[in-house]
Amino acid sequence: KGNKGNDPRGALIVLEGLDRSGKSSQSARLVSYLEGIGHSAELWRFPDRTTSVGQMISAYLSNESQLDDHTIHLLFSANRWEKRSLMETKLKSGTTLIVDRYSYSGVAFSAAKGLDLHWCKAPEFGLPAPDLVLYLDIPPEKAAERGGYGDERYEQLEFQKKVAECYHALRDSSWKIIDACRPMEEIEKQLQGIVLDNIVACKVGKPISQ
Ligand code: DGP
Ligand code: NA
Ligand code: NA
Repeated sequence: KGNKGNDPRGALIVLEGLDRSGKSSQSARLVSYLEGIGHSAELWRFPDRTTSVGQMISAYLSNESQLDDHTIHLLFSANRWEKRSLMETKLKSGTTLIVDRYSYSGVAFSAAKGLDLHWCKAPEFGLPAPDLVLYLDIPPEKAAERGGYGDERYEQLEFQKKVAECYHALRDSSWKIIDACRPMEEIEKQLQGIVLDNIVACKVGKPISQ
C-alpha cells in the first residue's frame, strides 16, 4: 500500500508513559484501527529486542547482565539509530508508524537515575522527530496496582515515580496528555480521533522533522 512520488508521507506517532500505563495495548489497537480504515500503518516498539543491540538491552532489563548507566543509555539510543533509515523509508513511502516508546523514554528513564539531562538528550538529536506524542498519564501507584509489575529492572514503584517526574519535565507542544485511568475503550476512541487529525496534517505536506 506504499505511495510513489509526491504522495503524502506517513506520520510518526509515539506512545509514551510509565510501565503498565497501557501503551502496548493501545498501540496495537491503533494500528488495527488505521489498517481497518485503509491507512497503511505499522506497529513498532523500542527497545527492539530482536537486534543484537536489543538483545544486550533485554539481558540488562532482565538483570542477566550489569552495565554502567551511561553505557546502557547509549545502547538504548543506538537501538533507535539502527532503525532510523528503515523508519524514514517507511514514512516516505506513506506508512504511518505507531511507536511504543521512543526518545522520551530514553531520556526519562536515564534522567530518573540522576544522569545529566542534557547528556541524556544528546544522542537522540538527529533521529526523526515525532509528529505527535500520546502520553498515557497514570499515577505511578495506579500503574503498580494493574496486575502488578513483572521482574524487570525498572518495574518498581519508587523508580517509576522518578520517571513520571522526568516525563513531566519533558512535555512539549507535540504532546497530548491522555488520562489513562479511564476504561480502555474510551481511551481507544480518543486516540483514534487525535491520530486521524494528525494524519491529515501530514497529508498537507509537513516535512519529516529532524
Ligand atoms: P518495554 O519493552 O516498553 O516494557 O520497555 C522495557 C523497559 O525499558 C521499560 O521499563 C522502559 C525501559 N526503557 C524503554 N526505553 C528506554 C530507553 O531508551 N532508555 C532507558 N534507560 N530505559 C528505557
Ligand atoms: Na516493561
Ligand atoms: Na510496553
